[in-house]
Amino acid sequence: MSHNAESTAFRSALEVIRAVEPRVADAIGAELTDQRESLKLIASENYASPATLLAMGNWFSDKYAEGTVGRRFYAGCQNVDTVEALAAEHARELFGAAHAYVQPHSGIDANLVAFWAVLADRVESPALKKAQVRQVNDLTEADWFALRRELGNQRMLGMSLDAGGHLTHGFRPNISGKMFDQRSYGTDPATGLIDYDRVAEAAREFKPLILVGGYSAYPRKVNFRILREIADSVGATFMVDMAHFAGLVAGKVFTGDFDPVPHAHIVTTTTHKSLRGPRGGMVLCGPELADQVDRGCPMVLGGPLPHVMAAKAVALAEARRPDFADYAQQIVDNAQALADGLLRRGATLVTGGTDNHLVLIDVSGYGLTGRQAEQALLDSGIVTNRNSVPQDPNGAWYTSGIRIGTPALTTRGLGTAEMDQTAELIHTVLTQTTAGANADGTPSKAKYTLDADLADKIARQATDLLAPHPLYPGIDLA
Ligand code: DSN
Repeated sequence: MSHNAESTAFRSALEVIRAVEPRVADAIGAELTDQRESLKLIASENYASPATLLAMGNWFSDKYAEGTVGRRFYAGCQNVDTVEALAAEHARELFGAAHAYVQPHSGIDANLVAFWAVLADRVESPALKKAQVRQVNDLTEADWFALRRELGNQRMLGMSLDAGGHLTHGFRPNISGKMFDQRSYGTDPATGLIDYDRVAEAAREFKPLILVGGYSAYPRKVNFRILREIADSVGATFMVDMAHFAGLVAGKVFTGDFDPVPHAHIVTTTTHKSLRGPRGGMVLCGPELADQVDRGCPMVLGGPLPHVMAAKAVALAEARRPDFADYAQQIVDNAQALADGLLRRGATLVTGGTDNHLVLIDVSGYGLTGRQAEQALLDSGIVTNRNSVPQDPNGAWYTSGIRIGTPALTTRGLGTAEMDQTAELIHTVLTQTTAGANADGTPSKAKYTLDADLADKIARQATDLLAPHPLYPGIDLA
């Protein structure tokens, strides 16, 4: 692909947008500048390829296509069928899954589709059976009451949010925490690691219908073989949300016990994190759950987003290329170099390091809350996000942690030496930031002091670090 073609494509697109609403064109251009100039360490973000981005910006967006490939509720879906079938085929091949459902718009959608597929498959409900065979109009009011009673209060066991689980795994403010009778497993307070014996004990006591594996802030591999054995021992369906590490599975960095696909009954993911595709979700499963999963629309979803499915097909094709495996390995090498660099300089890391794409710094050692650290780093051109640490005394708003991840910087081409320099920049900012006080003299969890000249200096150093690795080198908007 010539650089010229990419520049022409994006410049022309902006010109067309500018003619209608110049402020949108300006914001799109400004976003590229911001992303180019900042050291992006948000563990859940990445940079999709120009081909993936362009696949989303077109008239596929105009099409309704409820249903599945070859069986739509709208006419004229032959081209949507093509891209949906391609995306599903690439997903099946890439992950070695029997079935792939590529319609979910996001991770929460994918998880809801999976939850409902499992409920429909597992819960003994005569009323639901009637509804499933499309005799919905024959159901009486008593049937509907029975259906809600039978499907409600089913049990889910997932990783707790503060141990690194995701809010859709049963966090009370999320719908998953309301529709399920939910319990959590945490991590060992001494090591920060999942204690599989404790998970087994919790499963034995609670007898969940669904055991959920996966995380958004746990910096270690998870042994999915053991979790499947635990699920089997209590008759639970084992679901894994691999949103964060799907790229490491695709790139064959996580194999054997650490690849969820052969071990889980059902796997969900987003497509835009380490997998580096468009924003969206996906569900993988075996033949037993395929029919239920394909009912995602109308159960949970409305019309699929054909433009995003087209982009999923492009990104998944990219992930099947051999160089994606190099990329995935480099993500982990970089995360380990970043962790080592921070540890050598005295930082405290949850679990003492990493073996995936993310590192969780416990910033209480610097006398800061996560919120203070996040803002001080942002002032210095380093984009991260605050995150709870296990048993966090500062809760989910202020937090005591900073989560950093390497998928985005690895896409730009930064390597382990630059990760050590990044560790130096982060450590300098955190050691030079001091927690502030409220007007009444009490310690503030939000206010902080960082010398503005130092923040500017770090931001310049961050830009220098990025300079040899331009973001979207083929795109010149000038
Ligand atoms: N918001 C994503 C993350 O940062 O982990 C997951 O929903």
